[in-house]
Amino acid sequence: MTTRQRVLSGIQPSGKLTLGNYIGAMKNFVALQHEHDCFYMIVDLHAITVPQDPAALREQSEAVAALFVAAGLDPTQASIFMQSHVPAHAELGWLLTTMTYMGELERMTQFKDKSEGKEAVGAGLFVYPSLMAADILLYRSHLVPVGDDQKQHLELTRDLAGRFNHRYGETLVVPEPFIPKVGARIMSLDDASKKMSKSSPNAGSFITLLDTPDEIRKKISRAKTDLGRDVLFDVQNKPEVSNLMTIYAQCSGQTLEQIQATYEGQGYGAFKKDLAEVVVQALEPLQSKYKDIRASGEIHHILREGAERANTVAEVTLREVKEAMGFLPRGGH
Ligand code: ATP
Ligand code: LTN
Repeated sequence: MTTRQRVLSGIQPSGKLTLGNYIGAMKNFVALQHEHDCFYMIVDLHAITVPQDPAALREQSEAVAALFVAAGLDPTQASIFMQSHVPAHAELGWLLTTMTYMGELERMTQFKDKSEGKEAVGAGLFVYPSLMAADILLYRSHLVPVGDDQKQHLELTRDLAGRFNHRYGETLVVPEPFIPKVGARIMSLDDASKKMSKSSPNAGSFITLLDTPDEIRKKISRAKTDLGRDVLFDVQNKPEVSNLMTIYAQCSGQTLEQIQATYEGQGYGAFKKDLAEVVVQALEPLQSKYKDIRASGEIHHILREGAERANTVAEVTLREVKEAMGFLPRGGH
């Protein structure tokens, strides 16, 4: 029997969730929910670090929450909530921002990628990692299921927890990332040197969990392939095909070796055709459950209950953090 641990993770409502989000993060959210004490949130305060249209933000927030449930999260097992429904996130985020060094934030590759070539970059994008550290540390989380791209943010979170404990006494838990062995970095369909991202301007570069079967077929048939025609897993020399094989493996449950053997001598055409059907089939149950959840309106109730449970835990940590730092307690004599 494993010891029960606290788990926390978040996904931004910055667009429709992609296969990358599902394979890299959500599959593990679901896998961990029965053995651990899990908190999964929709990080709307993070999403606004780049401009968001209010109506789109509202719709995407509800859509992501419904997708959490459609993907297999059980709201009686895991707490599902909106980050902005728990005020302690913003408050601890500020406290940790004051303890984060400029140099640490300047080194973050996500900041460099997202600010590159932009004229006006909001300060929120820069301090994004301090808020993420607050998300994790508020719940005294042991495990944080994320994709590979979040490793650097997790490292900073660990450093901040250590720094806090060193300065103010043991208060926070130093968390560990929980990253899948296969599928931690699903790449763009148009360029295997970039990760698949829901906020990419090219919709052909990603597959969303809500794409129709025809959209999926079209995107996969247009996905970039490498020179040659053999379906081989070789990330160095065949990055595009290797990425498609990873998606195939994750959606079908087959191993890379099995896939390689099946398509030996058949070329990319047959492989891509089957891959499209594998993805369509994998998403079908999720999509039909999604429709039911949205129609039922039950998501509001789920989010309310989730926020209640989250607030209870977060408020205790915030109080202890503030006390350790020397803030006067409210109502003190
Ligand atoms: P955006 O493109 O708006 O920055 P995103 O698609 O990168 O967003 P996030 O909401 O920032 O997604 O990430 C949610 C989770 O999904 C994180 O744990 C992240 O590591 C994981 N993830 C995102 N993209 C991928 C990917 N291509 N492969 C594997 N995991 C991914
Ligand atoms: N930074 C993450 C989203 C995120 C997160 C978190 C993940 C915000 N807060 C807390 C895990 C734990 C991203 O960009 N993918």
